[in-house]
Amino acid sequence: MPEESIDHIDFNELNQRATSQPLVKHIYTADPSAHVFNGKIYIYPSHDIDAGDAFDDLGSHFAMEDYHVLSMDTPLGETVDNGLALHVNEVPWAEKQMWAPDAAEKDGKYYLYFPAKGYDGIFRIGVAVSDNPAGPFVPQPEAIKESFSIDPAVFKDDDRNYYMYFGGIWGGQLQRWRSGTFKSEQAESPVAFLPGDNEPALCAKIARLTDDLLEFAEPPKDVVILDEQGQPLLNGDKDRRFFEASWMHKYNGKYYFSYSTGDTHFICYAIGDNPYGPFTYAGKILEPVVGWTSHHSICAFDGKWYLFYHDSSLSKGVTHLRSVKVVELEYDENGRIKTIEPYRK
Ligand code: FUB
Repeated sequence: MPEESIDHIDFNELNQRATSQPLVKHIYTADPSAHVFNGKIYIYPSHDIDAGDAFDDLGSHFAMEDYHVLSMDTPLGETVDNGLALHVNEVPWAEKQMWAPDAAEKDGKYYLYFPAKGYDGIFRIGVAVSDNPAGPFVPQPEAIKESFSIDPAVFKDDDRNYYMYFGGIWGGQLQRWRSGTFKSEQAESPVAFLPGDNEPALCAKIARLTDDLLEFAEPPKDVVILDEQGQPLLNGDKDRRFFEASWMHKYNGKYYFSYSTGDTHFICYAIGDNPYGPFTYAGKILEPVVGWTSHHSICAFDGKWYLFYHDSSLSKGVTHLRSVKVVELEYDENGRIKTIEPYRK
């Protein structure tokens, strides 16, 4: 739901209709990446703050500085804030804007993946390591080589290969890498270098990770989303095309790539036969929430599936002060996800 349309909202009434409530209220949290490690749910969110930066279409108002890991024994249980896990001041290459993170586990070590802007104004993706899923995490001195843009999501396949999905347009800078090198001109325009409306939309990226999970094992490739005719979604198809916030999960042997449509505020998904795709558009997972952004993760616990998401209802609609929530997610008999309404009608 865009910020300009919130003036008329009665937030008390909206909260009564909300499908779920914020998991924590003492800090603002967003972009939840949920995983089950050692039988417990760990949520890796952004830690929203009001740093006083003005709202713009490049997301300068998202000026986050650190990460806190949340954990819970069950999806409906108490949520624990495990305190500071990583601060931007500890990351030698990063200057600001610690945006949506994710995490992975391998052989008892935990890896926190995070995007941040370097001192050159370019978003890259870093990794930090810990023996504890809740951190604190020790960052690698450099960003992942050949990484760019935002919103890493790391998926462990059943064959123990790990893949990173990433990318985001507008403030996430994906369009500025279209030619293979970073375009520094027209830096103030969020839409410069995007394809025309009748051209294929920009794609999220995927790269398999090296065995130590610290680097890309291959050059990133496009995550292509096809329409029902088998054609790539077009840039003008704003209700369905990829904008940011990739996630991957596997259900009944199929690969479900899900993402945010950004300026149209949906969480959508597409289904494929392998981690690289192509994926065929399959529908909406989540209708628009209060706040400009929508971001999610999907995770199974004890035989049920859950959607972790965020909205700005606790801050009464402030775009960059969001709260993480969780709701059960259901499939129909054909493996289609039932669309979730964040507020009952
Ligand atoms: O939290 C900052 C940015 O907002 C994320 O990286 C995007 O996915 C959007 O949620």
